[in-house]
Amino acid sequence: MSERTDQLVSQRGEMFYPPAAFAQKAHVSSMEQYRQMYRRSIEDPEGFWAEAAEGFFWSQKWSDVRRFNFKRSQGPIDVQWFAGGKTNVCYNCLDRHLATRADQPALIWEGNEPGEDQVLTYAQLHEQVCRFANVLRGLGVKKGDRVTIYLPMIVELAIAMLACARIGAIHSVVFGGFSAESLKDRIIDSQCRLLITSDGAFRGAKAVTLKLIADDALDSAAGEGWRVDKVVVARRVGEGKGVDCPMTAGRDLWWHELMEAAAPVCEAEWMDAEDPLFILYTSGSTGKPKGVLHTTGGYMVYTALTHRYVFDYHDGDVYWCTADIGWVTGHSYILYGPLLNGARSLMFEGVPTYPDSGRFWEVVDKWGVNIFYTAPTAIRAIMRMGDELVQKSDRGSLRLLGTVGEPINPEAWRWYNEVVGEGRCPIVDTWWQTETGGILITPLPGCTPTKPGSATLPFFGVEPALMDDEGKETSGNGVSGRLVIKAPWPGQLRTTYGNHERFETVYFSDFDGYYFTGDGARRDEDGYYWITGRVDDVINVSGHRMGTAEVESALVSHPAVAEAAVVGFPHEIKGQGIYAYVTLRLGHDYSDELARELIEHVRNQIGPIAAPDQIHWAPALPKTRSGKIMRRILRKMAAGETSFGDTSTLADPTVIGTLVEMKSK
Ligand code: 6R9
Repeated sequence: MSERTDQLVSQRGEMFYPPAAFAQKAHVSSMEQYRQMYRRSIEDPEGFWAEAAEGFFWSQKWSDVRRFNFKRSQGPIDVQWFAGGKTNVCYNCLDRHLATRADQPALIWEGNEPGEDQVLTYAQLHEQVCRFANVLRGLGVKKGDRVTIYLPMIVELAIAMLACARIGAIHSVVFGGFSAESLKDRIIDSQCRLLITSDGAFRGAKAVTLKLIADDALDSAAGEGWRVDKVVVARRVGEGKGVDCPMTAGRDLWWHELMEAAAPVCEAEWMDAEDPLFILYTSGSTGKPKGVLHTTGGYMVYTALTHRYVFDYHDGDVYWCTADIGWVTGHSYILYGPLLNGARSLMFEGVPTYPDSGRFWEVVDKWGVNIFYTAPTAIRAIMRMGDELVQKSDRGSLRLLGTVGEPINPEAWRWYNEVVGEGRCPIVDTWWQTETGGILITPLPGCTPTKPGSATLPFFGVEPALMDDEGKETSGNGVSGRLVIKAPWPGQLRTTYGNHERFETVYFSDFDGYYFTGDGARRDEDGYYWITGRVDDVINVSGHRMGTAEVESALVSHPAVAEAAVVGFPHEIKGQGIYAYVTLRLGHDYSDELARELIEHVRNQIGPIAAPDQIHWAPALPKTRSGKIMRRILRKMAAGETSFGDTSTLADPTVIGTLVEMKSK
């Protein structure tokens, strides 16, 4: 981490200013205006957020804009926004726009195969959502029930989420790349009785099964005493593509058959502002992934406002976020934020490299995309293929570029700026988390001068601070520390599903009175934030969070493994790769074949994103006398360093020599 900070600091001199043509038309067009709005949002948060909330439809107005306790020492952590208010997020995404934009595209769906696409207008999407909401009600789903959604990037995914929101059911979307085991854990933890999935999915050149994985998950859930009553199956792949889709009579139902029989009109359920909207599981430093819970009113107002200002969204813009809806970025910035603003939101089923690495720019030209939001890992992967595939496209429609998911290295930032944006598109490097619901630290494209690698300044209503090693807030600029947020903002998580104690321990116990992000950061002389990465045992692989503990427990569930220690290491494309030290049980031999088997095992246990890049055989692990694994040493070795700092606290210092020797084998 320290090397990274130095590298970033050395870039400090470089500044990029928003082009005048962009600034002129922007919602916020000068730093003076930003500062004034920011100041108001901090000094009068209630006035600021009430104004933002007034743009939405409330069936009953709130009584209090905000109520909270942020200090664990003073009682349970509690955050409420717009308490007493009643609204419905789906109604605000769809019905509210029907009078003015019924025939305007809401979702532009671009399929995996070029040429395969579909546009759903606000009226069409509304009808589909109402039908599916009736399907859900018909299957007995009621307000407050959890519904697990395990779907690829097809329109049914968006429809299912909005239908849940319409009737007050809590959706829990599980990314389509997760394994049966991961899906099972999430089904059991959320105690859901209904699963929505598809026969399969297209990913690049191949068709993959989803229903068989779902069936596996349901079988093992049943083995642990949890039964799902109904499974709705959308047909994506169809027959003849080698994807089996067995249907269990009495449990499994086809999406298209249910939809045909459903009525197209469905009243929205009026929800309390603090009623749950969704659960989304995310990895932490310990134990199983936790169900981050977001509620209705605050999330709605926050995602809409950030989408409008950070992406400088104007009526008529075509907006594309390349994330998968299975992650929070897709929830907030493909679905909710954009639709709340009446936007045209592009939803892409495929991968950036199929049919070739020019696909993103072909899609940009095809639909005239104005705003493009992606991840540094995708930028690096495409950058490596050379400039030609980019230059072949026109990209004249592009006005603004964004990134999210991990720190962007300045080389990738500059390439994005010069080659993709041809120097005319501001770049917004947006820092946020599953837990924050929406973007917290970011430039505003019409005013903030940017520095490659810095997420720059806080969004309205957000008060970041940096804590030093003594747990005190640092003051002034030119400091670094652990990144915390000092006061509630409307989009933040309210709890972790079914376990409020865990929520308080993870986020509010390190620093009393502060939300702790798990990230380290530096504030430079200009007050700009530079996120340096996680300070906990979470690694960021291609912008996806992975707990080292999760990968370790997957490894030790293999019969040959006695112990495992997993760390991140610098990876050219993924940002961080997964590096696993493995100690075998007696009677098992170290071999390349076993290494491959272990990688495959983790892939099956968690999903392809968790598969280790490196297995390092470890006859023993470096431990302190109290038995703690010294990860600092393991991280250095994984990064290819040869000096490991102070090793005097090790119970057996000779372990290091053995490990170095094994690495060269
Ligand atoms: C939205 C999302 C959150 C973690 C976060 C941080 C890293 C995200 C970043 C960034 C540097 C950025 N992160 N955006 N680091 N610059 N612009 O990614 O949510 O999957 O929960 O990950 O990702 O480490 O703590 P999530």
